[in-house]
Amino acid sequence: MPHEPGTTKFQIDLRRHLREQNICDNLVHLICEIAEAGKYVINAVRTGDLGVAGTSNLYGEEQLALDVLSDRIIKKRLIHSGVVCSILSEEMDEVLNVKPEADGLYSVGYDPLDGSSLVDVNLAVGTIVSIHSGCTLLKPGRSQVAALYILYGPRVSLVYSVGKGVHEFTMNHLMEYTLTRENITMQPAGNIYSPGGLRNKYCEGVEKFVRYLEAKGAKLRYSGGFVPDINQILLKGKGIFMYPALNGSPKGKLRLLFELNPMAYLIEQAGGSASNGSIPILDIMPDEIGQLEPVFIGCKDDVEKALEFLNEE
Ligand code: AHM
Ligand code: MG
Repeated sequence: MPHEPGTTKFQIDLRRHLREQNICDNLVHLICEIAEAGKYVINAVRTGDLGVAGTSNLYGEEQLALDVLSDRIIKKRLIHSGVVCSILSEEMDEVLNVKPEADGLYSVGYDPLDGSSLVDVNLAVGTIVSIHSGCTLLKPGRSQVAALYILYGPRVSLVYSVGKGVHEFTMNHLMEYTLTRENITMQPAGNIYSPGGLRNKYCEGVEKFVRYLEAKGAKLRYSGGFVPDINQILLKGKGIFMYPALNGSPKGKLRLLFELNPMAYLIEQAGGSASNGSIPILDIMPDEIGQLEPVFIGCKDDVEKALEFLNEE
């Protein structure tokens, strides 16, 4: 049942809101466990070691101590939740099978601390989570049963969807997540653009699209953190984020399973869209766990316009 705007002052908490979605108890429990893990991750972000871990991930990127710690915090919570059978994160080389397949279990793909290299300059970062029912993670994003992110900024917020709208919760002084915005919706078009990657490596179609955005007076809003950049577009209800194919990186930079799929699910739930330039992100059948895809995500008409420029090429 939708809550009246005024009722948020009674602090509807995440668990109560999830229970009202008529989803199974295991999924309520799982999302609450991830939200709890976020409290330890923000503590690590605020006070933890900013150095390198001395290891690298599947993508050959140097792991920071904070990446490793955040991954450990979330993984442990997922394993002990009792409702998860497979786990995969940006910091893991392979899927971790936690339990034998059984009814009512979930698989979780996550990026524990996206944008971690921004912590040392005190910019916002986040955790991104994709949830499927059953134990297979190599499935199109369309089959996700839930997606969420936790944004660690000046405030901590959690945005989730279980396929029944997109809702934002903000952490209060007692570290409880309380409802701040319900049923977030996006306008058909907006005037914010958030372009990732190096412009001198864009193909001609993307370059023309950026010139079109500049000419129409769209505002450049790019922090280098996928979670805060998407959060801005989603909560303002307008704009487009892209991390296109680059000269030398034909699949861009962002990972399908734990970055793009959950964000595409949330944005579509809010009335927006997400494409890799050819097909909707959520319809891509992944071939491998570390798959990268280019992305254009945000207001429907803006994504459509980007595709027009790409197709003209
Ligand atoms: P990460 O998962 O290693 O932190 O990388 C993902 C981040 C995103 O938050 C952001 O959109 C993108 O990388 C920016 O990358 P770059 O600055 O390298 O273009
Ligand atoms: Mg990431």
